Amino acid sequence: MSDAPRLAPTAAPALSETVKARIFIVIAAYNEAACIAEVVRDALTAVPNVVVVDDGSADDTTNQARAGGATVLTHLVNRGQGAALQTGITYALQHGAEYVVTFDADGQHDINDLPALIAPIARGEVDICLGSRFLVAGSNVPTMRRIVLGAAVLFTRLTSQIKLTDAHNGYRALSRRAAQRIDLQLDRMAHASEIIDQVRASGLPYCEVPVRIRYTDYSMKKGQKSSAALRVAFDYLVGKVLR
Ligand SMILES: Nc1nc2c(ncn2[C@@H]2O[C@H](COP(=O)(O)OP(=O)(O)OP(=O)(O)O)[C@@H](O)[C@H]2O)c(=O)[nH]1
Ligand SMILES: [Mg+2]
Repeated sequence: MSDAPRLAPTAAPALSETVKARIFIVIAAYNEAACIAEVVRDALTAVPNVVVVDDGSADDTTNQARAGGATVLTHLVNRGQGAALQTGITYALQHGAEYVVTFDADGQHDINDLPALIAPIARGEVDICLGSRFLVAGSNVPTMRRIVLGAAVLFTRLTSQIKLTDAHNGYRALSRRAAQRIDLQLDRMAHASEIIDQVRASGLPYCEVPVRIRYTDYSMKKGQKSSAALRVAFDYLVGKVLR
C-alpha cells in the first residue's frame, strides 16, 4: 500500500500570470443560487477561467453563476456531482487547460489555498494534488463528519490501497495529462472514490496538500447526511464490480 506524500503547510509563493492563465477552476453546483455568485467572484480574483456546471438546479444557480462572471454549462436534469465534474473537466481540456482544479460551490473551500495546490504541479514534481482538510490544524470539521470521513479514509485504504488523510475532499488540482486520464463513470458522490482509483491507475505522481475547509450553517444544511456514506460505498463497490 502506498502512502501519499504530504506537503508541509507552508505558504506557497504567488503563481505567475502565465500559470494562472492556464488554470481552469471547475465548480459543480446544485441548487447553490444563494452563494454561487460570491464563490465565483472569489475564484475569479485568482484565475481568469472559472467554469460552473449547473447540475440541473431548480433554483437560479445558472443566472447567479453568470452574474458572478463564470462560464456556465448546464445539465438539463440533475445527474450528480461526478457527472457535473466530468462535464467541466472535459470542457476545460477542450479549451486548453494546463491545470484543472475542482472546487465546491457551497463556499466551503478557500481560494487562497490555490497556489499551494498548483505549485507542486507547476514545478513538475507531481501531476495531482489532493486537498486534505486534516493536514490543517484547527479545521472546524463537525464530529459526525470526522467519523464519516475517517471511515472513508479506511475504506480507501482497503479498496484503493492508498493511504490518504482525507479521501473525499472536493478541492484538487490536476495537470493536463492527469485530467486527460480521469474519466468519471460514477455520476454521484462515489466519484470521489473512483477518482482516487484512477489517480492510482494513472501511475502519475500525486501528493496531499493541506487545504482549509469551512463548515457553515448553510453548508451543513445543504451538505451530505452521514447516512449518505453507505450509498456512496454501495455505488462505488457496484461500479468496481461492473468495471
Ligand atoms: N448534493 C449534491 N451536490 C451536488 C450535486 N451536483 C453537484 N453538486 C455540488 O457538489 C458539491 C459538494 O456537495 P456537498 O453536498 O456539499 O458534499 P460535500 O461537500 O462532499 O459534503 P459536506 O462536507 O457535507 O458539505 C457542492 O458544490 C454541490 O453544489 C448533486 O447532485 N447533489
Ligand atoms: Mg459541501
